[in-house]
Amino acid sequence: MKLYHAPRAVNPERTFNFLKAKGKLDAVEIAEISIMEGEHKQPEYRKLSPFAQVPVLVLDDGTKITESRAICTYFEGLFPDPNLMGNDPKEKALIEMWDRRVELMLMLQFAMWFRNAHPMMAPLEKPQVPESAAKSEKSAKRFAERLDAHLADNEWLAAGRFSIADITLYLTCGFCNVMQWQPNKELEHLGRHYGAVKERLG
Ligand SMILES: N[C@@H](CCC(=O)N[C@@H](CS)C(=O)NCC(=O)O)C(=O)O
Repeated sequence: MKLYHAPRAVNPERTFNFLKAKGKLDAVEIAEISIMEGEHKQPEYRKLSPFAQVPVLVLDDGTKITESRAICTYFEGLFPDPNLMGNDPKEKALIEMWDRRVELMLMLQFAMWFRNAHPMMAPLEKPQVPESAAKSEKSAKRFAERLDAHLADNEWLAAGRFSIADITLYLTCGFCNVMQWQPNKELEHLGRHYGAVKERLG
């Protein structure tokens, strides 16, 4: 199977690091796509990803899976150890709950801020809307504080153990650097969590 990956872009990094945490990077062929050079908008790539997004996983039978979390779900089924999405219904629900919170209330809000404010994003986000950037910045910063408060009482985000939710949060914090925002440096418990995930992923 072949994973279309864009290094440094947060959604592709999510699938890549999920697979890395499973110790299975060698199980897939990796093809790098340059978003800044517009490779994801080329007709050949659109045949794999109709919405022109990265990542995409193409299975040996030709099936195409997009959506980073769906790709992670496929990897979880294929490579069950270590478990990163929950062992029983309660763990699965708690891990999904926190992973979706991070994705929707931090990653997505930050992405809207970044896309609407950073000059590098001007070719991809037309038009850039400063009001949207300001609103999303506020939402992302507010949610980072809520995550920090949760991590003050919890070593890991969900179910008392390392999971995909921790990977999503760690990568999102790293991604925030592009706007010179480092939530893991500003917020004590996010910082402790960031260091722990970094050590774990190696
Ligand atoms: N919900 C999708 C989002 C994928 C996505 O937006 N990927 C970004 C890179 S992080 C992309 O391909 N952007 C290209 C563009 O905006 O033109 C997922 O989780 O895979």
